[in-house]
Amino acid sequence: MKFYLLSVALLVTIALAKKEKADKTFLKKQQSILKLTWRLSQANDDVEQAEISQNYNPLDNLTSYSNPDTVQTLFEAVNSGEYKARGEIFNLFAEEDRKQAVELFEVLHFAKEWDLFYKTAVFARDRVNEGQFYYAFMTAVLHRNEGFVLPPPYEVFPHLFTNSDVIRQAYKAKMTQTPTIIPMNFTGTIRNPEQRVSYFGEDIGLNAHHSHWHADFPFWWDSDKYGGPKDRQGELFWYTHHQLTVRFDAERLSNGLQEVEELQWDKPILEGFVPKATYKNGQEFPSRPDNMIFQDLPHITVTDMKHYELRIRDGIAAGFLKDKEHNAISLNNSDGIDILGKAMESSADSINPNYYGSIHNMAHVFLSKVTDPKNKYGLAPGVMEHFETATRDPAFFRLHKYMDFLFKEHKDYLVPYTREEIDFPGVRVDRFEVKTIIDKADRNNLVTYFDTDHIDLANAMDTSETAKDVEIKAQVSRLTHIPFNYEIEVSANSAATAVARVFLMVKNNWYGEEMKIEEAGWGAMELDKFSVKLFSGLNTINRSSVESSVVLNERKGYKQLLAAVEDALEDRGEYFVDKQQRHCGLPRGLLIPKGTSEGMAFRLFVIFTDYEKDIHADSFKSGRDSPHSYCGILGDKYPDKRPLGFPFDRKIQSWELFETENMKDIEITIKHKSLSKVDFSPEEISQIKSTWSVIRSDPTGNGVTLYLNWFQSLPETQKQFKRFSNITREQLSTNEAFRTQATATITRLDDIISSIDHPTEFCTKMKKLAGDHKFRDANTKNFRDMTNIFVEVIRKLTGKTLFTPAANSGWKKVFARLIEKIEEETSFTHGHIAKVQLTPDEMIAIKRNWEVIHQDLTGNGMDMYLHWFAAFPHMQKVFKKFAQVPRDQLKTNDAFKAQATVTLHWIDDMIEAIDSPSDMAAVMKRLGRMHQTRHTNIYDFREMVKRIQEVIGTKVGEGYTPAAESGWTKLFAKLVENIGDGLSEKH
Ligand code: CUO
Repeated sequence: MKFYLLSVALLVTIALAKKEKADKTFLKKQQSILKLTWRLSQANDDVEQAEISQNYNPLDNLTSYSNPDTVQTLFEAVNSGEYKARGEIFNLFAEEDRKQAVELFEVLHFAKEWDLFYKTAVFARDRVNEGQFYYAFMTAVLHRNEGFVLPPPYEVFPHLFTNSDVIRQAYKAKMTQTPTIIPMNFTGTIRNPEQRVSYFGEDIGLNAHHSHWHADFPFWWDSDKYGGPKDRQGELFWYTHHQLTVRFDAERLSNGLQEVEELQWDKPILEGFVPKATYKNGQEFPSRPDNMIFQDLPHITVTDMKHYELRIRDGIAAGFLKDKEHNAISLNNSDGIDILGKAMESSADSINPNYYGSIHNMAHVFLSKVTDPKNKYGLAPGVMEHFETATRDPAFFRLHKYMDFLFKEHKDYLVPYTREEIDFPGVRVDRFEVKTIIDKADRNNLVTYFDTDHIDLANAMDTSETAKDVEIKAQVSRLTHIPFNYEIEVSANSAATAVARVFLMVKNNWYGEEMKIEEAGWGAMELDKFSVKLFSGLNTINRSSVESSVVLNERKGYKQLLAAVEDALEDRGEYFVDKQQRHCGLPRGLLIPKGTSEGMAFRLFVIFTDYEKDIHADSFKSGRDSPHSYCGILGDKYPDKRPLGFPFDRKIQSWELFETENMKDIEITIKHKSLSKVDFSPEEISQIKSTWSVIRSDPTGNGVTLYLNWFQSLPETQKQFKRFSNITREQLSTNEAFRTQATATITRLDDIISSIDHPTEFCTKMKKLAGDHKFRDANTKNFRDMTNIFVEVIRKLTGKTLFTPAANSGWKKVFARLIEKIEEETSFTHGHIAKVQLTPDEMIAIKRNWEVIHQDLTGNGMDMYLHWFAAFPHMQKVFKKFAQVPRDQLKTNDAFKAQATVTLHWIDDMIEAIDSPSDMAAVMKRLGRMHQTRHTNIYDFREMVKRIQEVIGTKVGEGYTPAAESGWTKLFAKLVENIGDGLSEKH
């Protein structure tokens, strides 16, 4: 723990040293920029900007611009309505939309002088389509490189990051002027296996990262015209997406799903996708059913795409691509990947777009338009046509797997690295370990969990006299982990500067076989890259995960940012400018994959190489604290001279040939826990105590505030309190019964919080509190909402200085624990919940087996029935519809087929519910009830289930492990028990 504080303290010093205190001029600009992102589909409500918009016209000031012709063409076209109208959907992949947006970008980009830039932007904001305006404005702001911060894209355009359900509820809340937190569910249902990994593709931070990467490296960027360098843009295009792809596979394996397969032009797109989302203008995002086939588009056919692919493949195998002048440009060197990346994306720097097309960009369009290729139905653009929404669709990862395999084909042609290229003579890694900040004694075990986060929905809804601003947020669940530290011992023969590269690899493939480095290497996930000064002799290196070179640590919301700027403008606080301020970067929480509840094995790898040889020192130093691994350094060289992904970007022949002394590879596990099971860190405990001391100093006053906030957000909950259910909200604060209740709650919590550092006592008290609530009507959803509101109120009451991130996570854990206890108590009182006690191994084994059976529910179902009828022929008579059909004709009988399918769907429901005791109880209850009407007795049923299990065993072969056997046995025993109850209810 001590070390963690030390390393964080160090990090802060470095960060502060790099940051400068903002002066008033900067602050004023930053404030103006923020206001230009606010409520873009309505008139500008900022007085200063509204005035500029009225009085300034670029067309009257053409001489001020370095490119007057472009300015004139653009704004004349806007004035005469030739530009995309406001309110319409902006689609970067549509040529005309993009041309217009780039034109506006150009005007803003070349208006270098602030005043001109600002006035032009303000003028455009009111007149240009809001999507186009923001895209051009954001890209221009990012490329000014002045350290301006933009709000997260999910606050600028919440429609692109939420779903129709959330938006609908948000509108309702706005109409009734009720501050509300709306829980957002991931898209789809548990019947869709892809939903198990939707937390990754739908993570708001991941989508923000991905869209910002493309804004930092636009495929239309013309370096000659707009400046650069966009160093190694083609290679970075591969690498950033390669990392997304391998991360996605690691998430899949964490959830019992097989690695994603690549798209193929003449095979069906297996998974459909229903985004259930709407654009701000009310148009729906189109859906795609399963198994769609690619369709020709008006201006390009599937055959064209296959030809482009063939030319690329041919180039890869031949070792060169042909440029426009027919020169052969060699690929078989470290730069080959960059050339290939540019040609495949394709970016403006493609060496021959006519010949190689634009495989990647067009694939996005093909996927997006697959359900309405000829625009017969006028569907809106699909999620694949926006970088903000693309990763939601599982097909995104199939598409990028396809890209990735082509890149791999090229990399596989390169000569494997030699020992000399990998080694750092005189440097030896002696020890490598990783520990979470909570438990220093526990080596090499990392912990992930789901935490909640909020999206401010203010910009999702228009505001008017009757619908004023009121706080409405969407609440999302996001993967995160307990921060950890690497501890590395390195001995050096002489002093040197080294660069350390840390990677994580999945240990076993989906079949459970351990992967050799030859196979695992391509899936290496980069976790960090940092420099270290080595002294002669033994060096101990400590590095915290929060310093990682791949992640963006925190993103402040619009309101927080504006408040910080305004505080500094009025000398109430300080504001620091970071010139390397990035918006691209993997969200901190996603640094490591989820892992499994029983602990999933990974390989953690570190290699030290020579800083002097490998690094562009200037760009590395300036960008040291930014997420440069995936995002490079804007306007500068990529800091690492080695190929991206080194040393795992090339083929590895064997561990023996690969291993050198300057590397180490260890096995670690990643365990996934529920928030309530995650221990408090010492910092969280102390922050809970210090914030609580504020609340407990006035139990009645603060208790009243808590309850009033709760009732205001969820008015119906007041009804549960008989003694003051009918008192108007205005009168509540003077009502005796209400005040007593409020005080009692705080006193009760005080008792619990006082024992926060005594786990057993804390747990007992929590249990007691939960027990006292079990007879209330209050369901856990209610409690969940309440506790979120409580955390918010504690934040407000204690103020932002005291309410640190540790206080925030600490309180969330306190309430998560309470909810869990209440859930336990509630299920206990309802009694008779079919809690199947499966071990995590059994659960995984069952899920794996089921993946196999699931591929053909009908066929396998028929085999199960036939197997049963073979042992007990009389059982066929029970089924009237096919009682008389000879057994060898059953397979072609429709009624029999239907029966088999339905039965397997029931089992499928059970498997889907396997993680949730209450869902499982519901499925079993339904099954039990259904069988009351059947002429089955429990003995027959038991026999049948036995045959089902036997067939599963035969079908999955080796997958029928001892864990699988015991799991299925338990599951079916419980099922029989429940059906038995159903039958006995009848008899
Ligand atoms: Cu980022 Cu396909 O390149 O979405």
